[in-house]
Amino acid sequence: MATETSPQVAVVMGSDSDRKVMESCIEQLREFGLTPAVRIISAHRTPRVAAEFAETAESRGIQVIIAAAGMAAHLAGTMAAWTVLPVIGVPLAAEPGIGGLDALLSTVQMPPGVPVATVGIGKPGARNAAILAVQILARSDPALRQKLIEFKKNQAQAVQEKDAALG
Ligand code: RP5
Repeated sequence: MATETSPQVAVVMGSDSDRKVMESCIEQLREFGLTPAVRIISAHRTPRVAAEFAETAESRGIQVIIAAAGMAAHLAGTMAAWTVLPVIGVPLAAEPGIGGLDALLSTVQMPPGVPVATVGIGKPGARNAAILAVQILARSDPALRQKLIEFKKNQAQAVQEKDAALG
């Protein structure tokens, strides 16, 4: 049952080995004042848990699911199969591996009817997944929208300061 303080965003990762990269996603969400539900769930090793989590997420107040996995990354697709919530997929570069291209293609190449909003590989994608989740929530949350405006302003200012420092 959703409450005032229920997490609106879930960050799900396929393995504990994905955790270091996904900390940047969690950190980015926290910077916007959001505390996500964080889980380690595998589409392959704990498939029943994956289905159950996705199927019940909406009733627990989750509005966006961020799902990160490496190798043959089926976690985001599995989540999307079991829910009508928007699912953002983060492809990760597992070790040893082929740099995340495997996970990128596994995550992005969904069949028509089951979309996964796929971001870039690794840490940059993890941060963008958080920002994209905030953008989705901000459509019905004016305070969050204001934070996004500030975020963009600060980001632009940081670039302009570096530009000005070149002389
Ligand atoms: C994927 O396989 C996980 O998301 C992880 O990126 C990769 C390797 O998992 P471990 O063998 O490190 O647990 O399912």
